[in-house]
Amino acid sequence: MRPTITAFEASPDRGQGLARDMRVRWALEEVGQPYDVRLVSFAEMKQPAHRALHPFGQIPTYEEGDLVLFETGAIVLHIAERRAGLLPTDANARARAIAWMFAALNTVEPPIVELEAASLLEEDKSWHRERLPLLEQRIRVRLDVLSTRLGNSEWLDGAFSAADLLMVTVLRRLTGSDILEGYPNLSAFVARGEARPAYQRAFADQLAVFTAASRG
Ligand SMILES: N[C@@H](CCC(=O)N[C@@H](CS)C(=O)NCC(=O)O)C(=O)O
Repeated sequence: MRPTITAFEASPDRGQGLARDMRVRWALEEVGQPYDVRLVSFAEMKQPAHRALHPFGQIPTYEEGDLVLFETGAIVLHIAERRAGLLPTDANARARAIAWMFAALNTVEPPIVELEAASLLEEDKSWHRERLPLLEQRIRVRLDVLSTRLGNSEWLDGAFSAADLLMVTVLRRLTGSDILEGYPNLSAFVARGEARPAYQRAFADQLAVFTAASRG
């Protein structure tokens, strides 16, 4: 069954692939699953019809027959479990890949989102500039470990998996800060992810939405 996802009608990132529908699009492209996209405005996302799909009134959502999912981790895991290509078949390797999926979203992403939120919502506060080094340091604490763990490996644990997909999208959220540049192996990891044909198709598709919206 062909799934439908939701995405921003006009993404605030101007099509740079930072909106989280990018993760789902990329996963679907990796497994060769065609999908439809329903675009929603910020106002529509907060309406009961959308909240019936996503309790927090956000994007992306995922509909496939009777199944409705929200949370990109759950959606990407669902795709990876049902279609070949994003999780190892060996049970232990699969469990480790899932652990890295959680690490991307639960351990690495939160301090990055905290910095984003500070830049978006707290810039007018007197203490904003004072707080920034602290927030950046919290990110570096995570990236130090991630960088050491990745070392010279291509991917986090063996072959490319949903864990790498999520981790790349999480690290891409640092675009615009110079933090990632301090970790050449993590920058190269992100570049490897971005070079994948499935990533490129997903990126082009979400950028086309923004380009069309900005033409009016
Ligand atoms: N943890 C959620 C986060 C979803 C999320 O933050 N979505 C953003 C777009 S990337 C959104 O809808 N923001 C608008 C809002 O929260 O009103 C996930 O991974 O799916």
